[in-house]
Amino acid sequence: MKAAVLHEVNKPLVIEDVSVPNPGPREVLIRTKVAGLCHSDLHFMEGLYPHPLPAVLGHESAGVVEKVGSDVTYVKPGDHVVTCLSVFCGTCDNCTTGRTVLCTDTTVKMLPGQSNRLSWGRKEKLNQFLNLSSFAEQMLVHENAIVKIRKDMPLELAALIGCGVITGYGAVVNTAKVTAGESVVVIGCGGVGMAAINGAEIAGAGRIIAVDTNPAKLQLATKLGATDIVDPRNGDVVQQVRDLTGGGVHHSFEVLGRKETAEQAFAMLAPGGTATIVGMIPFGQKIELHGFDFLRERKIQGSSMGSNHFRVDMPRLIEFYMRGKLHLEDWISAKLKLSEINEGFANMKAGKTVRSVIMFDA
Ligand code: PAD
Ligand code: ZN
Repeated sequence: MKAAVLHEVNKPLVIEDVSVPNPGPREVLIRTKVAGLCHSDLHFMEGLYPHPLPAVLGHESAGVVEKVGSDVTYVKPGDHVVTCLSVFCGTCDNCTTGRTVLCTDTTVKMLPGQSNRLSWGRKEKLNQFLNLSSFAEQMLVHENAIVKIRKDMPLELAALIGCGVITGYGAVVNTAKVTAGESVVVIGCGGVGMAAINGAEIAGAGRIIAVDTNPAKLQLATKLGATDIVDPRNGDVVQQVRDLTGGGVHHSFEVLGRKETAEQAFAMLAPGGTATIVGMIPFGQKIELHGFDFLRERKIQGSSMGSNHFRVDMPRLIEFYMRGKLHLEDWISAKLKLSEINEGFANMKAGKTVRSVIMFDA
């Protein structure tokens, strides 16, 4: 089968012939139908985050089950599934207390370089990425890395839920637990930020302020639920948000992964407000906060994959889509072939796209 391999950072992905073994007892072999391009993949391609290379990237996907291991009862061949990198064991302390995204069992949630699920007829090891590696025609994954979905859900829209949508929506609903009427700011309206805006609308937030440097993104944000828009090119973002809200917001979400915007997210909070950092700030970089702000009970927290319980959350997101509340069609800016993947990442880097998806049957 074909897969897009990252050999070296800051070099294009190369399409290679790759194979996967038969599923082990708790593994599932999936025919990949759609894979979304997420900015997290780009962070690794640019070396802002370390990963053993060569590797097959990709972690936002949907497909059809081809084969299951001897102990798998959850799915059968033909089932439609969405993948999630938040693979869980179900038995560690974090899983049993409901925080499955923080699963600590490394025999299930394997560390980078640990799994042996990809081979390519060379001596050098080919690494699986985040226990998934979606930029490949087939994926071999643990059964707890997938959720079964209804078959009338279009797979290109389902794939988006696998990372971008669950991350943005979950940051609002699960991590920050935004309640009706509260004010929300989302800094960075790409695939993940748009899901935070749509999630805030579903949660019944009051003011929803979208911040982005791209006017086209701000326009789409308004369609998805933003009540106000802020363009950083029109002046200090923190001051613009303070002026709009009469002093600050209840919840801010940084969905970009930069030091300056993480600091802005904290500085724009009303007393008692909470900043949630979703973006991946380059590995090793520190952020600076004004210590006095903690005296007024301002808080800052991280959010991993929207603190999801994906076996419950993803089918619910599909129901929201079916009821017209989650506007997944608006996310897709381009449908690409696997061979066009580098073009997709170039467009992401230029800030042109919300989401590009690889259609494996195209
Ligand atoms: P994206 O590239 O689609 O979107 C980034 C957006 O930011 C674009 O719309 C840009 O126009 C906009 N932008 C650029 N500069 C500014 C600025 N100065 N102020 C405001 N907006 C600006 O990225 P994405 O949505 O795929 O991912 C966003 C981040 O979320 C990225 O860091 C990614 O790694 C991270 C992420 N985190 C998790 C998690 O579990 N925490 C999961 C998935 C993605
Ligand atoms: Zn992602």
